[in-house]
Amino acid sequence: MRILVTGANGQIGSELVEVLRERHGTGQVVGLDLNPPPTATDQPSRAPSSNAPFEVADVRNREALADVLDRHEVGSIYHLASLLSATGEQHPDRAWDVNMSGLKTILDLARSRPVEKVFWPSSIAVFGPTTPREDTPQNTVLDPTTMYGVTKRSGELLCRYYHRRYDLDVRSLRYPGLLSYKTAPGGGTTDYAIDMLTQAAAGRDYTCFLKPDTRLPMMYMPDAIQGTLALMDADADALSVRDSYNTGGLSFSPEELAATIQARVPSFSCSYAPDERQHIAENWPSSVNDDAARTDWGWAPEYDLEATTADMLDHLREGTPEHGDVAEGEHEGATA
Ligand code: NAD
Ligand code: AKB
Repeated sequence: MRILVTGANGQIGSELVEVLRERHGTGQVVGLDLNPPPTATDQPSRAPSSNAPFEVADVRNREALADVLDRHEVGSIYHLASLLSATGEQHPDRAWDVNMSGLKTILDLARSRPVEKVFWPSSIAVFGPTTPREDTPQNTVLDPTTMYGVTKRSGELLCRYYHRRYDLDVRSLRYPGLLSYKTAPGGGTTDYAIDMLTQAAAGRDYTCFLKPDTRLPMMYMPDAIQGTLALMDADADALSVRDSYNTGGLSFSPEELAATIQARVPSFSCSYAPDERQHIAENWPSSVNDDAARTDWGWAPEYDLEATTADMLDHLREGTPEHGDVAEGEHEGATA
């Protein structure tokens, strides 16, 4: 049985596919996205090998998805395709459609086939202005203000419903903002941190679209991938949360990230010009409590802010040529 990853060209999908292919073999992991994967000519280090299965399809297309699941004999699914918070506010109808219809299609197809497990990521966007901001509990007020957050909370409830009603083994994490250097992020509010590190690594200053003291939960991509795989490997009986697990890692503000960068790049300077994304960010928590994930399936992130900054700067300086080369709007998450 093969593994299907939707949103395979995205910030997370591109790295998750790589790790899953190392674990299970290239031919065992099918990537799916609206667009074909990068080619060896376009982006040599991101291009999958020629025998890597890949399907170009829209996750809202039930017939196409059913055909992919049957043809590849899919046994587990990582359903990542989505619009993110900032893009979702620009295109709320499309965000609802892609995020909700896509998820419902996947869950419906999975429950009527021999699919063992489905992973679907939620987000800190499920929280809102009346949620406790510090050490946000697993079970608390969920009052999202963005269409993205509305789709994430609705999606969490849908996943839990399918688990209870149809015994579908759906598992989920509430990711915070993810930092990575391999593939450009796709239209989120937390993207400022990657932008700042990218500019600093290139010897440039940065103007941040959030206020200096806007503290948000964040995580380095290796921890996010490791956590995702640990959750999927866990014994089903150990999982007490079937909407979505809080997962904490880092918590920092733009000014704290800038100071951490400056310790390594003394010439770096950051200025601030908050835009509409500030309003999204200030309704999200600054840190989350992830005791349930730690207890149930051993969540244990490794990277602190120092280690993340050092590793990101090293890799960005090495000049991963694809980073930043993704023109704005190149992948769907960024354009919608
Ligand atoms: P991304 O925007 O980088 O990638 C999303 C991918 O989905 C893109 O390649 C896009 O082309 C594809 N896509 C969009 N609409 C599609 C459709 N209709 N059919 C098929 N493919 C489509 O996103 P990401 O950062 O990799 O996020 C992946 C998942 O993780 C999303 O569900 C997102 O909400 C969640 N998440 C991400 C973060 C983060 O910081 N990156 C944080 C919390 C949650
Ligand atoms: C975004 O900013 O939209 C994402 C997220 C936290 O879900 N990075």
